[in-house]
This record gives sequence, structure tokens and C-alpha cells, in this order.
Amino acid sequence: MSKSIKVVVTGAAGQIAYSLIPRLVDGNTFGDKIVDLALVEIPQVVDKLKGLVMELEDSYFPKMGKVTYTDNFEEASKDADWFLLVGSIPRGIVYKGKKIEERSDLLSINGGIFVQQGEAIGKYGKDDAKILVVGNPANTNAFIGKDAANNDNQLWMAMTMLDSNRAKSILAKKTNNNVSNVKNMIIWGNHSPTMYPDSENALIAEKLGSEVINDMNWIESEFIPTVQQRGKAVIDARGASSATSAAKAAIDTVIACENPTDSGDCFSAAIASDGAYDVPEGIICGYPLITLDDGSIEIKRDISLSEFAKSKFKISIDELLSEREAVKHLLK
Ligand code: NAX
Repeated sequence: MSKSIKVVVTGAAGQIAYSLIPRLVDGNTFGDKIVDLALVEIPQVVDKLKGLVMELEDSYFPKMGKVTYTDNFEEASKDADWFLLVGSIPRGIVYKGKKIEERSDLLSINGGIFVQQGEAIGKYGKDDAKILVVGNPANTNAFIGKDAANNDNQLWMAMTMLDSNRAKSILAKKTNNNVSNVKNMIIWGNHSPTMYPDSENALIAEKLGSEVINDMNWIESEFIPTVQQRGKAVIDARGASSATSAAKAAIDTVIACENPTDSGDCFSAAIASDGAYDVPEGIICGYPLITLDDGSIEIKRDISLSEFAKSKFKISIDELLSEREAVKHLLK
């Protein structure tokens, strides 16, 4: 019999989840494993998940196991292997009578959610559970969740794969390559407009980006700002934030964690710093990661950063430190 795996998805009635959930059970993401789904929503919308469950059943997914839905996160967490934390309160909505405009309010409200979810994951999730935070502000939400979970065997990540996929696509276009020829694409720092997409260490058709692209002006004035601002550009064009591409990026992150990384390559996600690349310990920072043959995930440590790269990366680290300061009342 195939092994089974349990995946919890929050924000399950949202637009990213609508693209994401079917891909979890289509047999590509977890291969042969039977995938049990625990879908979580807030009480006001949890009943809508009944419709999604009907659609999943109607789709004929041979690898789909048990599907449950609930507004009780603790109940959903029991013995889960993976947590995809997509749900969060967006900027601009009225929450408890107040319009949420400031990043500090957003950090605090979502931080509160991630304290509860983190505690439940630490207590009820599997000891080797992996947690991918998609809901923004993703790095600091993951930082709060990890602190509340207080279980160092579990791996907390914040998603930067969408930024990395976007960066690959722009570099491929610029150099007339297919996207599959762009590898080792690192997003350093925060998933926010301060992130640093590293074109210099990207491998483009096996060559270092710093050798292939000799146009610093394009890198500084087009490439970096386009990757940093792409989320907003999609909102402006589509009238809604990235959904299909965000779902694909979450799936890509899961697949990258479940399979050994090819030599010479890496994948992007933010994890807790252990001091690598001189980042203060503990903050959830975008790094180059590799999955080893035994399934463990490590920071790739042999990347050399130019002075230009270091100066850009520092801006993002400083932002993460100020976010940590803004949520310190939520930490244990
Ligand atoms: P939607 O507003 O469509 O869906 C969010 C869902 O989360 C809603 O149905 C809401 O009821 C639910 N929710 C809120 N609080 C919850 C809680 N405590 N427990 C369970 N569910 C809860 O947003 P969507 O477009 O799906 O985006 C979700 C999040 O992804 C947002 O925070 C968004 O900013 C973030 N993104 C992150 C990206 C990344 O690369 N890390 C890129 C895409 C996206 O912008």
C-alpha cells in the first residue's frame, strides 16, 4: 500500500488555495503517496469549503485520501506532515472596526493568528513537520509561528519561490533562454519590496549571471525593481493578487523539499538564520537551500556575494529586524 501524508491548508476558501489544493492531490506533488487534506478557514466562511470538497470529489484524483474541513486549527493539526499557511488578513480590510492600512497593524493582527497556529503545530503536528507560510507578511508570520511552536525539529519556511520563479523568467527573457536554463536563483532577505534577487549567482545556461549579463544599469534599474514590485504590478493588471503563480510556487517549494536538489542548483525559501551569511540568528530570511539525499534541508553556504549584493541584502535584513521589533510583544 502507498504511504500517506497529511497536509493542512489554511485560507482554503481563498483564491490561492483554489489553484493550490487540487495540485496537492494530483499525484505529481507527493508522487505515489496518498494525500489526506485538512482544510481550514475562519468560521464565517468555513461552510463554503463544502463546495470545494464536492469539486475535489468530482475531479477523480486517485491519490486523494481523506478530506476534512474545519474552523478548528488545533483539530486539523493532529499528526500533520505539511502545513501550508496561506490564510491571513489582507491589508485594506476592516478588522474589529478598524481599517488595516499600516504594516505594523498587519504585522500585529496576523502575528496574533500565527501565535495560535504555531502553538498548535508545535503541540499536535508531526515532530518532523514542514511548514510553509504564504500569508503575508510571510517571513515575520513564520518567525512568530516558529517561536510559538517551540519545536526545533519542525522546519518553518516563508515562501519566496514565486519571486525566484519570476526572476528566472525575466533572466531567461533577457538572455534568450528557456526558463529551465536558469538555475541557482536566490532571493535573499524578506518577501517584500526589499528582497534581493541575485542575478550574479544565478546560473544561466551553466554560466554565472555575473558573466552573462554585463549591464549593471539594467540589473539595478529594471531587473531588481521588477522582481520586487511584480506582486503590485499583477494586482494593478488583474485587479487581484497573484493566485495561480503563487499556488504553483507553493507546489514548487513542496516538491523542492521532498526531492534531493540537483548538484549546482538550489531553491529559494526563507528559513531561520543560524548566522549564515552574517544574518542575525533567528530571523526568517530568504536563503539558497538544498535538500540532501536523506531528506534534510540545509542552507547552501558557498555562495559569494559582491559588495553590491551585500549592500542590497543588508536593506532587507534591516527590514526583517525592524519587523521583529514590531512584533516582540507576541514572542514567548
Ligand atoms: P484570499 O483573501 O483570497 O484568501 C485568504 C483566505 O484566508 C480567506 O478565505 C480568509 O478567510 C482566510 N483566512 C484568514 N485568516 C485565517 C485564519 N486565521 N485561518 C484560516 N484561514 C484564514 O487571499 P489569497 O489571494 O489566497 O492570498 C493569501 C495570502 O497570500 C495573502 O496574505 C497574500 O498577501 C499572500 N501572498 C503571498 C505570496 C508569497 O509569495 N509569499 C504571493 C501571493 C500572495 O500575495
